[in-house]
Amino acid sequence: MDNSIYLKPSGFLFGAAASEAVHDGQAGLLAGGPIAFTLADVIEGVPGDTRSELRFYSEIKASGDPAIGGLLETLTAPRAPFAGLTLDRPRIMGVVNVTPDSFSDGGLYASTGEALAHARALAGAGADIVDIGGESTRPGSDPVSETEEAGRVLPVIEGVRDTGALICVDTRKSGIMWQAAVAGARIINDVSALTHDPESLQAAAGTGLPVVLMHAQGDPKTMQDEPVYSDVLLEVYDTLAARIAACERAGIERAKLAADPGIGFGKTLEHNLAILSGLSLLHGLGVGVLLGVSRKRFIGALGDETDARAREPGSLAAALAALNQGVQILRVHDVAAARQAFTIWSAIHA
Ligand code: 9MG
Repeated sequence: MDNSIYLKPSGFLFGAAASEAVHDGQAGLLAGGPIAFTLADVIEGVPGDTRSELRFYSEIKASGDPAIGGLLETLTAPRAPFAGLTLDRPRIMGVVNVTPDSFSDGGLYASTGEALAHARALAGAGADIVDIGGESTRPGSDPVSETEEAGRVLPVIEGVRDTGALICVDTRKSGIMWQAAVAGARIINDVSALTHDPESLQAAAGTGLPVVLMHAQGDPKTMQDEPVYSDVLLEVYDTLAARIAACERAGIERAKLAADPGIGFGKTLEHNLAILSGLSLLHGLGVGVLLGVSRKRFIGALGDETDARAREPGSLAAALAALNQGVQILRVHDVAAARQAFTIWSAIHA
């Protein structure tokens, strides 16, 4: 692989301090705002063999290096609305698992009626997006057939079209993408970043829907066996950049894409923490950043909590840390709690 350059912003400012520093040329806006950054790690090399230097924004901007200048421009450019949602404030994607075996709420919403009621409740609690999935992707899970998955998700999608929340289908299968689009889905969320099904890239392009590209190393069945990276943050970045390029070649414009580092998908606790502490780097991809931390195993491991439903405090702490690095969309189970926490965060940082 070629020698690459990465910029990892830090030294964040909010509100009036951010505006003033940007006006004075001391800071740039992260993905167009509202957070500004005054510093960045300039990282050069290939994952596992890099040099890194912490530099002031103003110094980087004045450096005259075209590669760094181009990346800085991508990092600071305002993001296009995603599926019609402006990304200037935290957006909430509520999770609806129509499955008998999800780690977070396994079986609670497995019937169409229960899933529908739950999706409506999440929309009513302020979800911008409801993410409806019919195949568990928790570590160790088995795939389900397309017929089974369609039978789980399509009636729920059809039943929540009138709620005002955007409907997202969580699937890795091209056939489900097509059927979900007809049923009323407005976003595709693929935890394999359109790699699991060889037809999925063309299907996603054909539907014209915006897509969430999530990074995963390996398949759900075996991904947690022994995940290995030489530099997890940079490798996740490179993989997502390659998937964005593949989407663009297939006719899906960048404005229709969001990137997600895939917390817990082929990652150890240390890998997850390295990604979460370096999330700001992902804005260099030039698309909105979406993150799912809600109730995940790393919260259980750090917080000593085996019951996934009791991991809400840790989930909110991780989500707020992500907002502080400019993440625009959070995938959550408890929408009402996230909405309250994000409202307080926004008021403090206005
Ligand atoms: C389906 N699914 C489970 N976890 C997820 C995460 O973190 N991100 C996205 N996009 N989808 C997820």
